Amino acid sequence: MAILQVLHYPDPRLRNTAAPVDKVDGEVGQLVDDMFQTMYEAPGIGLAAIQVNVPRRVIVIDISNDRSEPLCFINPVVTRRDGLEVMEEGCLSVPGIYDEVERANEIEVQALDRNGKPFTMTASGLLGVCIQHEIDHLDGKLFVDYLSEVKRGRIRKKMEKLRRQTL
Ligand code: GNR
Ligand code: NI
Repeated sequence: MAILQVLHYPDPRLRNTAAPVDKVDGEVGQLVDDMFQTMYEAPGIGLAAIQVNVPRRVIVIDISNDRSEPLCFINPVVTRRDGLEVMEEGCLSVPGIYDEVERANEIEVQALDRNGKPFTMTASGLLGVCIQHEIDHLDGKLFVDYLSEVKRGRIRKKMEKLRRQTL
């Protein structure tokens, strides 16, 4: 197991599109384990492989309070979306920034689990939001993209300043 380094906005590598996993083998299993450890340690409720500089379509999520409900989605596809809701979001790649984003309030998603077995899940509330947030990462999209250009510019400046201070 290993804790992986999380890329921060505006790192251009967060803008890559992740490629599908063609075989859920031991290497993917290792990545999933490392991603869970990284997410729990952060701590966060979700993590996409692209955030740890692995451009593959792999997501881990655990929204439970006691970190007892690990969920893994490989090659996830949203097959249905219903309604709209606004929720305050944050992102491990944009630390310290929280803002409201509008997304579908219920989705159906198909994916492979960590054993490569297909499954379908319906999700709403925080889980639904988190799945949509993570799938966006796989397509090079960040929650700040839903904010105004003015807000995004301010966030970018703040992140670049933070980066300079910590280098
Ligand atoms: O830890 C996280 N919290 C969160 C809160 C509201 C909406 C989405 C998220 S995901 C985020 C972890 C992360 O950046 N995943 O990509
Ligand atoms: Ni994120």
